[in-house]
Amino acid sequence: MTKKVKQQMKETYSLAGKRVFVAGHRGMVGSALVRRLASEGCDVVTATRQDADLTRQEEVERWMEKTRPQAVFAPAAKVGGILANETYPAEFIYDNLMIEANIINSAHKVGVEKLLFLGSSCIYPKMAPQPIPEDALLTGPLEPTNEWYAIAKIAGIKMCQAYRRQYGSDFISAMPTNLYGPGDNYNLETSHVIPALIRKAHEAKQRGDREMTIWGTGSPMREFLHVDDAADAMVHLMKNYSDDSHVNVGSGSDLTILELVETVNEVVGFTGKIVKDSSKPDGTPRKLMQADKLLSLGWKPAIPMRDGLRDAYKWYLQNIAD
Ligand code: GFB
Repeated sequence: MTKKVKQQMKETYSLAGKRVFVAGHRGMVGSALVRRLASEGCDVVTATRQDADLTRQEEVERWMEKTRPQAVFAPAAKVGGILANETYPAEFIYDNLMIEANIINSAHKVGVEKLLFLGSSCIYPKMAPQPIPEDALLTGPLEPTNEWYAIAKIAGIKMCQAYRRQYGSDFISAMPTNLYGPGDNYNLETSHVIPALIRKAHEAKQRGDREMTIWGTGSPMREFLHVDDAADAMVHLMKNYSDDSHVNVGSGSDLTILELVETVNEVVGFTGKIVKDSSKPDGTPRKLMQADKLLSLGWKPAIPMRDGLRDAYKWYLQNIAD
């Protein structure tokens, strides 16, 4: 959808002149949101861990009382790739439940006008129909590697719906597909697949290695969206969407992990052989989001995958690589 179409739609909520809290501003999504909100004419407020540890109810309530934001974006979460999810189930369920419960309930208490909660595509059943429509939620068993995180994120959606129903709060939820971009986590044990592949390919190229190892079979399919597109979609939803159901945020197409490896290696310039480590999990076979609802609201992604990967690699070279 072009800018022109976006302009034709009448905004239902204006951010201009509002005090807008971005919870989790140090994370990849939060920092992209802070960049994106710079052009909205609003006053962006953020909290460091010293200001308020988001897992602690009293600290969050005190900070919200003092700051009194009018709008809240809530991408704050404990996140990680497939192995981190599998290794730290207690932290993934506890931290995420606490963070979202504290933000959503305190937003209600201080009378926040509008809140957007960010979930994840792993909320859907492992064997959901593809592309996955929003109403596939809670229709089947979850993918076991990340069910702890998924359950916490489903609770966040349900909290927004409950507060909307009981108190009339304008709280909405967005479910993004797998995100990547500047500010990503490049720790090979805990990262998602794109930063892992960028780092592995770069280091293999630097060392002159003949091969590089990837996890699993390479056959699972994944959909990816650049974080700046995700932040733009979140702002668009904040301004144009107000309803009970969560909204999928996706790019509309997916590829196999092996195809992704080829593309990353082209961007990075690694030409060696690929070795598969079958001791590592594959996870969900496929999770392509159906993004019709968001498209019908006049939004579509602007960053093609290859450009996005170049941007991510540039950030890695400037901020992480030796
Ligand atoms: O991105 P990723 O860790 O998470 O892995 P999920 C995606 C796919 O890439 C899996 C494969 O099939 C991995 O086995 N893969 C190949 C690799 N090589 C690597 C590697 O070196 N590192 C990593 N990390 N993966 C997460 C969930 O699932 O997606 C979270 O665990 C969240 O809860 C997130 O929903 C968006 O896409 O499988």
